[in-house]
Amino acid sequence: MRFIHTADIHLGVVPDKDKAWSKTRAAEVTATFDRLLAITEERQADLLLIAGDLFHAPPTEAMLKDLDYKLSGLSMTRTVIIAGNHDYIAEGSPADHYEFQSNTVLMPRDCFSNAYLDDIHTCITGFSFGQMEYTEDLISDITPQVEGAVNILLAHGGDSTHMPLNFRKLANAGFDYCALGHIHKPKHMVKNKMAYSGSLEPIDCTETGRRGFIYGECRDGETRIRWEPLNCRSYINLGFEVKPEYSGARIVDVLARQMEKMGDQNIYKIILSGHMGNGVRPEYDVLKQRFQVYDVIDNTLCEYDMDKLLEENEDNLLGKYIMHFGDADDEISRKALKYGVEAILATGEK
Ligand SMILES: [Mn+2]
Repeated sequence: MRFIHTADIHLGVVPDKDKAWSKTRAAEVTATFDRLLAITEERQADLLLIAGDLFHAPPTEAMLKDLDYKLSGLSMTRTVIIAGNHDYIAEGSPADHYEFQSNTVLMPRDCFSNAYLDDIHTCITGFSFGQMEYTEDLISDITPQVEGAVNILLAHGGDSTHMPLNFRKLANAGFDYCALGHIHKPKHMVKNKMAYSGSLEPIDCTETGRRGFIYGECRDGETRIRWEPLNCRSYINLGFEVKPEYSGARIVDVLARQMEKMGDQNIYKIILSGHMGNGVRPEYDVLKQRFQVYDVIDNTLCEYDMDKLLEENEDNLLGKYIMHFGDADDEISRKALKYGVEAILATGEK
């Protein structure tokens, strides 16, 4: 029995709302899900397991129809879905009564259900969220439901407000595989036994690194899984240490070459450290026009020796200005101090 395990696709999400690439990203989230369906069909997998948060918000009837249509393109794969905290099934909502035409089971809300597939002798046990939060663990006591069959658990959550889980207990419950969702970063909890597939695409700039899905096989009582990357873009934190002798143009040029090398489709957060020469102002706009730059965080220190400047200027405007910042070490204070000192020195008046 071969299966594909995915979760947290967040169809309908609009990532990075204030950025130029936002709409493109929204379309890519859907496109990557479509690519996963194409892979599922190509490999003729027996099962497609979706462990919650397929949708970013509870789906409308039209969204379920679209999904149903797409899943009907799978010629031999059965799809089993649970709802997560984002797409929880409220009583009377479209997902609560939708009837799939495709070979799909959306597990009912707020209870355990089994989907037993005779021909592949597999039982999938799952729980759909019926509300946004659960602070109680309703899952970890569950055990395999069909003796002698391949038993798979489909669960969403694992943190204190979204169904806390006792992973150790679950791992020892006897399931052939526990397919988990909710944590967007892929994570193997117990080798070949329990894993978070992670999301298919990163949804915001904190989600650095690659994303993908799990391909697995249960055969002769043994489960083997492997994670495969699929996302089309990644968020990357690009660190760069600035030296005081670097010109602004050089800094811009080095960063551009770095981003080219690491992939110009990716979304970058540039984090500068080191010392920036006095008066140097790199033109980040040039970079922002060519690349997806989420933010430039300037943690550089200025070239001036502040202690010495303060000592020499204790009684004048410059000294008073420096003193005003005390030991403040946040980014805004550092910038204000640096630009202010430069400006005061430039006036020639102390
Ligand atoms: Mn979730």
